[in-house]
Amino acid sequence: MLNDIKTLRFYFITDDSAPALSPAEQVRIALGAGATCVQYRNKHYAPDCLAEVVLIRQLCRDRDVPFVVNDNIGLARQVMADGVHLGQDDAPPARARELLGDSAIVGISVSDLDELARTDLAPCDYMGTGAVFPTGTKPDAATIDGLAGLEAVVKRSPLPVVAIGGITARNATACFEHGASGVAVISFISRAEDPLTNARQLAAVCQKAGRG
Ligand code: TZP
Ligand code: MG
Repeated sequence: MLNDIKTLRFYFITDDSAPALSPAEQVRIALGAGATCVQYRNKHYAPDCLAEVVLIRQLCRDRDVPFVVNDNIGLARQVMADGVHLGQDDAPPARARELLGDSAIVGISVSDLDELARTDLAPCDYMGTGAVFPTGTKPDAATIDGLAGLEAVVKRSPLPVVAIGGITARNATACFEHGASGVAVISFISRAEDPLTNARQLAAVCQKAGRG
């Protein structure tokens, strides 16, 4: 359950292979700048990631910021995360709702209108849509037709939409103007020369969007 749609506004996702910053360091920076939601994303989920996940979960709890685990419902349960984010190839959202309960946040990735029509949205709180812009972080990411594609999904979606893929402080405003309730970023923070400055710039854009 999403208590407040503002939670989605500045959504940071961890990068498991950033050259300079560990996921926990990335999260410290994002939270320090004002991230409103954090997702732990790790494409390998080796058992030794548990300590890192628990640490990040605590960093978020200290700031009262919701913490979501990507793909892995079991891990979300194990660390008592606030929720899970699922792709189309992961367990179905209904399964996440069943296992995590009514209070959990359940997000789903949707990359086009056909997927939107096929997806069981009833158990979901929000959807992530993209890639809106070119991204090097997920080379196999499906793409939507840029801002027009984002807007088309927003118009059909009964749920709030988080834009993802190539988002920066420069293009985030356009995502909000095309109906996104939030923007999700990885490399704009995790691989930045100056991650804190980028995170602060994005936070300022997200705050402004919220006032408009
Ligand atoms: N899903 C669609 S694009 C993407 C994911 C996980 C990667 C987003 O990363 P970045 O670095 O913010 O473009
Ligand atoms: Mg996934």
